[in-house]
Amino acid sequence: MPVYTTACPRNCYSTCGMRVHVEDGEIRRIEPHTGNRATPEGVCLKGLSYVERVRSPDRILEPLRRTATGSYTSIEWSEALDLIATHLLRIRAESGPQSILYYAASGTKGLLNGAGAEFWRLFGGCTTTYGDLCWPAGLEATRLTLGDNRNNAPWDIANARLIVLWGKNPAETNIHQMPFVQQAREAGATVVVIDPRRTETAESADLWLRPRPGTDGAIALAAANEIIRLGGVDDQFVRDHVLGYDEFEARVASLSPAWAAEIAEIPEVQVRELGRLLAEVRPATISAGFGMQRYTNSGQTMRAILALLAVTGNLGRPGAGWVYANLQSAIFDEVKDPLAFFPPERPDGVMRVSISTARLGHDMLAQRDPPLRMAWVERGNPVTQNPETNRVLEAFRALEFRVVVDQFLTDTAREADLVLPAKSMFEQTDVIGAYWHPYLQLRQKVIEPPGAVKPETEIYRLLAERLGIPDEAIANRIPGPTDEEVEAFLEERLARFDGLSLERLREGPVLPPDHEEVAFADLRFPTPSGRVELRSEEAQRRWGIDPLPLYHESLESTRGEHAGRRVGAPDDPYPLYLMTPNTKNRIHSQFGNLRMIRRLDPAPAVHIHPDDAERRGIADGTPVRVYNDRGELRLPARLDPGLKSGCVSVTNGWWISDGGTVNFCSAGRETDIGFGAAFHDNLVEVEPSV
Ligand SMILES: Nc1nc2c(c(=O)[nH]1)N[C@H]1C(S)=C(S)[C@@H](COP(=O)(O)OP(=O)(O)OC[C@H]3O[C@@H](n4cnc5c(=O)[nH]c(N)nc54)[C@H](O)[C@@H]3O)O[C@H]1N2
Ligand SMILES: Nc1nc2c(c(=O)[nH]1)N[C@H]1C(S)=C(S)[C@@H](COP(=O)(O)OP(=O)(O)OC[C@H]3O[C@@H](n4cnc5c(=O)[nH]c(N)nc54)[C@H](O)[C@@H]3O)O[C@H]1N2
Ligand code: SF4
Ligand SMILES: [Mo]
Repeated sequence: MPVYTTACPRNCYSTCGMRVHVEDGEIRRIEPHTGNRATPEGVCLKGLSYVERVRSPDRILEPLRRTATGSYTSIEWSEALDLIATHLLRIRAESGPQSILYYAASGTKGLLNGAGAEFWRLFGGCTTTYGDLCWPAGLEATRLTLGDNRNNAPWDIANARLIVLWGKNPAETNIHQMPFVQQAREAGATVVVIDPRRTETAESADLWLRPRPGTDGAIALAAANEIIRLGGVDDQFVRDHVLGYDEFEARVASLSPAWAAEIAEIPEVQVRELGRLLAEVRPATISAGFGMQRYTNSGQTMRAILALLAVTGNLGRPGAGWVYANLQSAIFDEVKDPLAFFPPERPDGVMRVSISTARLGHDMLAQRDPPLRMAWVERGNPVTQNPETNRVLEAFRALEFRVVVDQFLTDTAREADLVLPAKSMFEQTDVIGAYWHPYLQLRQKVIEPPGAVKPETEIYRLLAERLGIPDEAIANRIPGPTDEEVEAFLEERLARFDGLSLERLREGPVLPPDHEEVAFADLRFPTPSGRVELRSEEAQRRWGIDPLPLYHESLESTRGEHAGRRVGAPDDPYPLYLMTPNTKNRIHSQFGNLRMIRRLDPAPAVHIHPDDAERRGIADGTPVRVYNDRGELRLPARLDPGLKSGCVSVTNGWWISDGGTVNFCSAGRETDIGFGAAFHDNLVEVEPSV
């Protein structure tokens, strides 16, 4: 039975290497690839479910056109492409190319994803999005502080004596990190978890802090105050490698553990204990999650947490440092430089990057000159995953023509006039990086696409021909049509780097050129000053924030201003934080439709603390309404004493057809820095539904 090396391209920390056994054109078995030192245990349940996913009866295998009654009917590719070309040419002639939105998100990783942008450039431009739903506030906070998003190799956390899993739940979202954390613990390390929810990760912590959402910045600044009081500052490191320490020390002098404890609504002794551990135990690694940086104060929160590593000298050494986004494998694209996301107008004047991902619905509706008339969506499910679902739906419904490329009839695909079938990870070869481990991996083609499925590269080529774009122009930009031509394109990109080739990647994962197992080991930080910047002029210039980290309430908090509404008062209509974390058995809106996954997690529920439930006459299983001014969800309640009182929680990624997406309630707002989506600033009320 032929066995192929490949890797899981989902937007997931682990990006597992795997070996796939194929017989008679079918995937029979999936095994770990031991060449990936970060994921030797192999794939998770989602990975195993690929066997079902690829052959799912729900998979879209041919182009589908919506009929007058709202159902879908299969059509030939030639008809589908003609239809799209007609709309593209007419709308471009009447209103210009910017009246068409190209929206692509994180459904799969791959170098060939760039084909979309190439096509739209050849078309003469389009409107596209800036910012990102996932991680930008933290990326930018890291870049401003350390100069680059580079972390120690995943296995290095085993060398830490103190590990702080801050707003991260690796037991569900990064399962391969847990064995390394366990190794550290067996060698005597202390593990701290900071999370408003008692997660599977928190279960095994030595110390668990359960803050009010969005208040981690206060905890970090007060922990710094305690470190200083206990004499835990690494004076030599600070003198040689840190910019702005004296001002930072003055800033935190009055920010006591008691102050933070009151804000975060946790015991003061826990803030002191966190400070003491950081003052006394070295080396320390802080592994910060992405969930925590989707508030309107998150950039400053992340800078405050980074400062703890700077003042204790926990950088550039084994077992020490910052684990957030290790972009060492991002050698091909601009993602390594977060600035690449930023300029709203590209200087080439062709791509007009004018719409905020965080405010997608609002900005689509608001666009003038020209207004949007058509949208193309691929690798994304914005109806369930972007903030403010009702606005997003309104915006898509206001368009004349919508194309969605996907493997399944998602909530977004159901809004489309035309749905094009998307390849799976096993049906086209591509090269992928990762954001936790450093490896480059080959995602190999191991089976033929089923039915009439075509990879995006081929779809774009066929469309470009119909638009009269000359062959030579297409050939240089969009690889294909044959597998050999796609591979030649990848080979050419790889050959720009020493030691990289398809042949090597076929054997297994490869470390990128200049890989640093210990990031910043030379203690040179590529910031403007060459030091770790506690004080960042750039932060102030670019984002208008205080050059030093500081704490302020997030916009929509129980103690803040909520869209002009008085909150925290007894008449406050929305007193509960709606948390919307990730979950073990889905990647956002993917996998939940598979039988194997449904058996484990059949339907959404809202977790609520028993005290909050009792006050509202809610028992375990009571059908409830979760709502605010933006929308509502109806689902059963699940009593959860592990959740902080004042918070309720529904995992994100459920489809509307499953019972409702959490983003009906979230707001389309940006984070303080980085153009992220601050959809965790989200207050709701819950009541029994009648
Ligand atoms: N309220 C709330 N909302 C959230 C979050 C949250 O925490 N709370 N998390 C946010 C985060 S971190 C993220 S990353 C986003 C994720 O949101 P999205 O980026 O939209 O990602 P997914 O839901 O994983 O996948 C989108 C679609 O890609 C399709 N797809 C997969 N492979 C391919 C392919 O090869 N080609 C094409 N054309 N399509 C493909 C899948 O079938 C799926 O329908 O959600 C965000 N939304
Ligand atoms: N199984 C699985 N794995 C995944 C994904 C998935 O959907 N499923 N998605 C992948 C992607 S795209 C991403 S972005 C990552 C994200 O994975 P993580 O980085 O782990 O982030 P989240 O699950 O969003 O949030 C982690 C924890 O932060 C807590 N949290 C929320 N707000 C706060 C706060 O204000 N303070 C503190 N201290 N904690 C808070 C939540 O309760 C949650 O338990 O996971 C990746 N891995
Ligand atoms: S979803 Fe994540 S953990 Fe599961 S196989 Fe893919 S990369 Fe690995
Ligand atoms: Mo994400």
